[in-house]
Amino acid sequence: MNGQFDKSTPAMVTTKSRLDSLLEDLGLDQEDKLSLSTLLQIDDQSTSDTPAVSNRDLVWGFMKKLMMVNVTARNVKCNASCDSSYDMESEISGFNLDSLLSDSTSDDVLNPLDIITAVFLCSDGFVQQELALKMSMCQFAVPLLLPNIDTQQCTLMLWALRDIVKKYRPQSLLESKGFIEERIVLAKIPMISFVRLGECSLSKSEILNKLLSNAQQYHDTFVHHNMECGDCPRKISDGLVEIAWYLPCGNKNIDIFSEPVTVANLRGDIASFILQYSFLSETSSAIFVFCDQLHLACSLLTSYKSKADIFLVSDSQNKDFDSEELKRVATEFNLTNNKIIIKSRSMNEADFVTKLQWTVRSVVEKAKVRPHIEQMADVAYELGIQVDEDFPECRNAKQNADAITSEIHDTLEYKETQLPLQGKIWKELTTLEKEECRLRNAGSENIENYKVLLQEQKKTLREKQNSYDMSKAMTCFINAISSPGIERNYFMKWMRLNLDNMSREKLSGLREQYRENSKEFKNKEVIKEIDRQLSSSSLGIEHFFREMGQIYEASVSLPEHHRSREQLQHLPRLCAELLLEGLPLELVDGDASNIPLRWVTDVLAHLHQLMSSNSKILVVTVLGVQSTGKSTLLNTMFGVQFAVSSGRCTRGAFMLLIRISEELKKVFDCDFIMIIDTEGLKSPELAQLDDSYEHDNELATLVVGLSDITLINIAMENSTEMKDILQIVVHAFLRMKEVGKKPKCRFVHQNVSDVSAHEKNLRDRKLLLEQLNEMTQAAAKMEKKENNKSFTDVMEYSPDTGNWYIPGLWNGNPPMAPVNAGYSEAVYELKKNIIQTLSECESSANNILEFQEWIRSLWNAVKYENFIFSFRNSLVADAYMRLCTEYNKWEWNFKKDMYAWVTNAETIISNYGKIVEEHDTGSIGKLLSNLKINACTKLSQGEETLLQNLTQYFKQTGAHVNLVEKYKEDFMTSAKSIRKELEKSIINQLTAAVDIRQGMRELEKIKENHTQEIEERVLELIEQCRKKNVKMTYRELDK
Ligand SMILES: Nc1nc2c(ncn2[C@@H]2O[C@H](COP(=O)(O)OP(=O)(O)O)[C@@H](O)[C@H]2O)c(=O)[nH]1
Ligand SMILES: [Mg+2]
Repeated sequence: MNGQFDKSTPAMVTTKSRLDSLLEDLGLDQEDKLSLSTLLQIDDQSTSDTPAVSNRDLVWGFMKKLMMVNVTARNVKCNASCDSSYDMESEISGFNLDSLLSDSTSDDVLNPLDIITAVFLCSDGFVQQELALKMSMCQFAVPLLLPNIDTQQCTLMLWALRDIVKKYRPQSLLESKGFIEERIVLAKIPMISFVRLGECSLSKSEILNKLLSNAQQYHDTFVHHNMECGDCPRKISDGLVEIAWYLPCGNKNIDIFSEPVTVANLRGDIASFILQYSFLSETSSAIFVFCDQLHLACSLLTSYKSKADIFLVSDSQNKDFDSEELKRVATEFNLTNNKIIIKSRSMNEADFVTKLQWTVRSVVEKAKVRPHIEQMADVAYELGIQVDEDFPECRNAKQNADAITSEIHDTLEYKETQLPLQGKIWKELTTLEKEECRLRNAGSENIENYKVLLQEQKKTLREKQNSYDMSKAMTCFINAISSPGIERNYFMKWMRLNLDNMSREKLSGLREQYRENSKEFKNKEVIKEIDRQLSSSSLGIEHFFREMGQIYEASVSLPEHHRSREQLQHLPRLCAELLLEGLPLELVDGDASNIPLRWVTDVLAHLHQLMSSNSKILVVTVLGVQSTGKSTLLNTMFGVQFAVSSGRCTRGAFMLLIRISEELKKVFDCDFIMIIDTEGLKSPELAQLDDSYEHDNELATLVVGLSDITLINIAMENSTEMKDILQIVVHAFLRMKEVGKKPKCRFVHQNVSDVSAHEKNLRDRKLLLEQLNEMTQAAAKMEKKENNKSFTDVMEYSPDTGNWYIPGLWNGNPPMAPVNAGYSEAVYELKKNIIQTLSECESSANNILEFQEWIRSLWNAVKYENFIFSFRNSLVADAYMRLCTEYNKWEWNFKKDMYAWVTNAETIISNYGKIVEEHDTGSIGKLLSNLKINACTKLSQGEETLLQNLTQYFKQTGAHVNLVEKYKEDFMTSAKSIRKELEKSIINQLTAAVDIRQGMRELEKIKENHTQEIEERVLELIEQCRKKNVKMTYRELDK
């Protein structure tokens, strides 16, 4: 910013024009226009609150506040100029009439409109769009015709307004609860213009503000006389035409107009701005001319014929009012009473505004001419008014973008034919990649063989990807983003606009349905179907980049010097350049739930090359349930443009770079801040539908792992949902600790507006910490890292500084509600905290090459994670544990029974032949086969009981069995394998017992034989002796 502002213009022209000298004073330059990357970069002013002392500071303060959608942005005042009147001297010098009555407004003070005009004059098209978008969020009027007092020219700000999209509900859709969502430059809304002729005692802008505000809530849409600095003379903004919209919300009691209305306001006297007046009279349905000196009206009406209806507005109380004159004008120009609005003496301001509203309403009802702003460009050309889009780069870019998008008729079919690599093939590849790590379905296959098989399948898929010729759309796309300079930025924007317009029609309805249905959670099938349609009909610029990534990845699998491979080598560099220019690049493809690792890492490698320094980065991430304002938070905080939408769009994570200014680089020891926006985690019910637990877990682990600070967005009253998210996050943090990273986190509680929130929620914070501790313990147990006892063991977190409360986004009732000033301020405070924390971050700031390596290893870790990982939350884990406990019981019973039986059988075997005679029982072999048959019967019975128990368990309704349904098959298989195991071991045991028994029997037989033999011998000996009748010596007997 400073670099931009400090540039002093060389003093070669001696007489500077009024405009130039003002711009110089403001530190702006028409030639060297302000760009987004300068505007968004983080410098020492981004978070400093030193009051403005110069006009340069004012301009910077205005833009800084506006980028954070702060409704107080236009309240600009230099402290230097207002403090002077309150100095100590006057306080003690007693009464001084001169000083009391003196005009303290010096010549130096700036009118807010001058600042707005100057900023628009000196910004490039992209900054203009951003400013206009933020202004319209604040419900400020935005410039339609921008004057240049030097050239006396003005410019139609068509491009600048192109980003604005509005949503409203006209009367006709009241019943159906439908709504209209339109890009405002393409919306056919009747325009009513308000102009001033000569002097006018009525404050036109203030009256307009009242006209557009409902009774409960006045809002300054237009800058007016009674605002801070609103009374300072305008230096360069006369001739400015601003517009604002009134959009109904569909509630009769609130809506001032039941149909949308555009209100245009010309600054200055029309007598000096005939060009603007002619434009308005060609494009408006009616023009309200505020005028005190009615004779002037005569000359106007005679010299300029207007297509629009003219209404005269005057104040009968003003000194120039002349009723005779009025009569004359009325008769001469056939003005009926309804065309003349006089604020009479008896009328107070409220009555007068009501009368005006009534008149406007009747005009709107009859309005036939409803050109949209894009069509107004034709009028501008005829009148010689410039249009801000009318230069070659923008036109070429539009042509290129139109050439691509005009081919899109059916989104699904288009994606299949023009972007074929990312569809089914990429999903199959993902499955294979994960299977290669997890080996869930390896079965009995040899692991090495199985892996080879998977690799071959992968190779085939890559070959299939390579077999496609590059589609026409992708060729055009890549050509267009290869175009030099500003043209490709315009191209990207046109693409975004075109694609957005195309899908809006279809998506906004679907999103609404999705939200309705998911709120009540009535019909799972319906939600599933809507979800499917949403994802198939969404087509954004990210799909083109995704395809580019796949084309590149596929080409890398070709041999080194293959021609197509060499032709595609430049793609990562192209993408890196765009990343530097602020493109949000898809990191995780949410549809396939995978990272195109080679692509992402190569892009980062090129990024490193592009930056001359050592390219260190710090990473900020946001996590939370979908549609809870995460993207809105980041956009407000950093002025970036992540897709803001309700319902689901693309799932996944996008990364974006923000520059750090030269001076701050040293403090931060870092060149860029990377911001990662995730597309929300699902609520438990919704996650159940499409089994996205695993996906959410993977996403959370990855982004937490990548970030230096994680913002955890909590925007719901529903604490179970919150717990659910926390559970995922805690698991993710725990895993990070294992790899030696202890990230920081901030809990962001949205929609909490009470000033005492921080105090009051002391107990809640304690409770939160307790819950977090509990979860940490549970998670630690599950992950077998039980030395983690409390949340702070895994995270840097303090309940006092780790919790931020942010009030609701809108102040009032959309669509007419401006952004709540409290929202913007709270986000600013959080931003300061984050930047402070980042600057203190000891250099975990990876340089990009390390970061790239870190992504790779994290993602691999995620891919290798198995079982425990697929638990999304405590609920599932709990249900699973319960099932396990039950199952173990059954299994134990089964085993116990079998052990008892085996012991019994063993006894029978060991007793074999002891009690009964052999011939009674038959051979031992027969006994064995009998026992085996018995064992099988017994085993089958046991298995049957186990399976029955399981089936029974899954039939019950409590215990969240539906959450573990998918594990049923695993348990069934486990039951079967237990039976097999038991069978094997029982048969072994029986056989062994029989073997032993048989051995024993042999032994017994031998022993028996021996005894018999000895006995026989002894007897024989005795007999012999007896026969010999010889007295034998003992020695002989011993023998
Ligand atoms: N009423 C209200 N709406 C909000 C708030 N924050 C965001 N929104 C709206 O909620 C919608 C979804 O916001 P988005 O940032 O896309 O949510 P994300 O899905 O979490 O990124 C947008 O239309 C926002 O305007 C808030 O605090 N209050
Ligand atoms: Mg989002």
